[in-house]
Amino acid sequence: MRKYLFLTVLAGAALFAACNRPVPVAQDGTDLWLAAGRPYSEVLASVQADIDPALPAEAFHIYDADGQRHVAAGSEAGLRYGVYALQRAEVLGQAGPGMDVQEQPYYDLRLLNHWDNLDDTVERGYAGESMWEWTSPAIPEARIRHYGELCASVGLNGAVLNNVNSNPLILDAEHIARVAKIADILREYGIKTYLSIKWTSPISLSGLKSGDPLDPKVRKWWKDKAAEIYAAIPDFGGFLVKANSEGQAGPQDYGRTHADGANMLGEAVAPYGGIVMWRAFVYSPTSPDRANQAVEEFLPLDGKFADNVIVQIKNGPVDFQPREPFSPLFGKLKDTKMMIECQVTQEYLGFSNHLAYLGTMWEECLQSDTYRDGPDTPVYKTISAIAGVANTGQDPNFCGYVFAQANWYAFGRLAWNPALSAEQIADEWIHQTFLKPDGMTDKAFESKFVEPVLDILMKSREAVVNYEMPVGLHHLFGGTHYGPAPWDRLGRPDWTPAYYHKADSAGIGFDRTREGSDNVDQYNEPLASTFNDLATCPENLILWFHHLPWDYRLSSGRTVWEEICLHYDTGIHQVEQFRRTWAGLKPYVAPALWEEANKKLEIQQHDGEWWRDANVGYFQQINGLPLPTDVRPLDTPIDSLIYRQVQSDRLGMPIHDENNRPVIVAPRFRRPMPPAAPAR
Ligand code: GCV
Repeated sequence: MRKYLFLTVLAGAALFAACNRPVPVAQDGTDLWLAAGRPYSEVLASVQADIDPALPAEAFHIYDADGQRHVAAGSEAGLRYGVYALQRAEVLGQAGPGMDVQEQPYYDLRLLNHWDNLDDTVERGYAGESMWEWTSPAIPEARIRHYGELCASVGLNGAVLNNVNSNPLILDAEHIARVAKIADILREYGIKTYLSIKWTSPISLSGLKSGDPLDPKVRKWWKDKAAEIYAAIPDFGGFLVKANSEGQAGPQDYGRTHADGANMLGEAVAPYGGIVMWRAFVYSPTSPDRANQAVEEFLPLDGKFADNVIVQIKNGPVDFQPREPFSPLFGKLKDTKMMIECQVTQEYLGFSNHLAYLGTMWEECLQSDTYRDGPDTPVYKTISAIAGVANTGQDPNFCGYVFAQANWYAFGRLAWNPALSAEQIADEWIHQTFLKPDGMTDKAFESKFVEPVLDILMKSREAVVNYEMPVGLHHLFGGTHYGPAPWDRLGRPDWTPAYYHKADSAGIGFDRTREGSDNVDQYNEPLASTFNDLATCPENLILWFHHLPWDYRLSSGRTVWEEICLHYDTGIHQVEQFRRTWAGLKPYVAPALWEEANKKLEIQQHDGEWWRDANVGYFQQINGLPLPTDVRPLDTPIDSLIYRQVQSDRLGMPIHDENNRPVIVAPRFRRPMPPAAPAR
């Protein structure tokens, strides 16, 4: 009898569970983080919307009065930001009666930089070809409108449409007319249009003999060109310039300075209220330390830039590595406007294949204290504008991976308010992006889905650091910047991993102390001494600043070698855990999104194993040391990885086989490598 009772209860429980099983809502990622909220027009229609000239232009105020919800703002753009903020608050359950929120953006200029080429390829783009479709007869209006909504929803207000490695044709009449059509659409979303220019444009477009910024003919050419652009786009934002950098020409070719060049362009756009963003990404192959060069070139020019020129500085001193200290230039320039350049596209963090939430990386940089004006001068307070290299393309979901969308979102939110925490932003993004399954309570959705996904996001960047280049190692990349090539010592030295890791039989790491390149002294005290001293240098940057013997003991009691091996192993464990977590989330996610991430996480794990096998295996050849006992053995012997790289498709995307493993091949043209340093 008791047995029957028990079975009946069991059957009832199973039936109850089946009836209450959550049913994922179909979605494909193409709505990005606008998926969960009410449509914008509906939110707008539900409020009393007013322009209040007393508010700053981009500010908004959401409040309840007279039994009605109000959104007041200083301008149409501010109104849009306010309505989107309300939409977000509704999704987050923060829009209850009595809501009273007033905000304005921290920076006036909040831009995306698109590295899109006129042939529709995208430099470091991993989401298909250019979203602007330069080669099509018509502009892709629907996509541009969707982009406008997405940017406006997080408060981005500028877009540089083309690659900093610019094609001069962007400034011919045909392209200006096309850009004007795009600008007409973007304007509706409060977004100004900017262009990257090529320094030699007067020569290639009009046959001038020189690009000398002090040559009156050159100056006139740029003024005329500015007049032509502003006639077509009256609110054109201005120019972004990569000059005297990575083979691009610039004013130094004529014996002039960056300030001479920037100010000449600044003068051309000043009458129209335009600006010039002049990049500080400069380095020469003969310098003993690439990390020193931005300060060396730009500090002497401090105070010499015109008012409408902003120097655009990458977050780190080298190049968007998974972990770098902040660029010391942020702490040095006092009389020059500065903006930070973040990279939303994951050039060095697994393209659109790896789950790497970058909010935590940017937070780390923006919150770093530069001590420029004494303590509490974090990077975010030294700058007056912010730019992010976009991760957008023609892929229907814009970014090539639902989790890559989180980085566009996070960049926009930090541009609006750099003091927001990466965790809060990730939490917002999850709620807005993933639809709660039918038949699931808010509470259950929170604990069973949101919290585990948040946990993955918050750990993801550190996992990439661990399996790619831990303990301060950097730039261990080969070829397309997807996979490892620590063995690479050929060609321009500062483009090879060996320049950065400096591994030999005695030790590893770049000596940037006072005994080495003295990069530490580009930082203000107390940072300079902190970084210089082995006892105080943060261990997650120790091989960035120090060259250490393999058997040097870190605070954990482990040697440098053991610590390196352990981090690689940990990175793979972390990705394995992400996979397990994601597998358990299948009941709550639309199949299309679940399958996409499931496949990509498997790719990420295999790529992580490749990274570990290549780096640990290679360094082991150099130091002759055994693996520590507490890490797993390598999967693939170094002999079958060394001097090889992943096979890539036409757009530079890595190819993986049917088991989601990278297809590792010998490069088609390989010069013989000089022998590595002998093992001891
Ligand atoms: C647009 C790195 C990238 C280049 C990029 C450059 C830059 O070197 O690999 O693709 O060029 O930075 O920021 O100018």
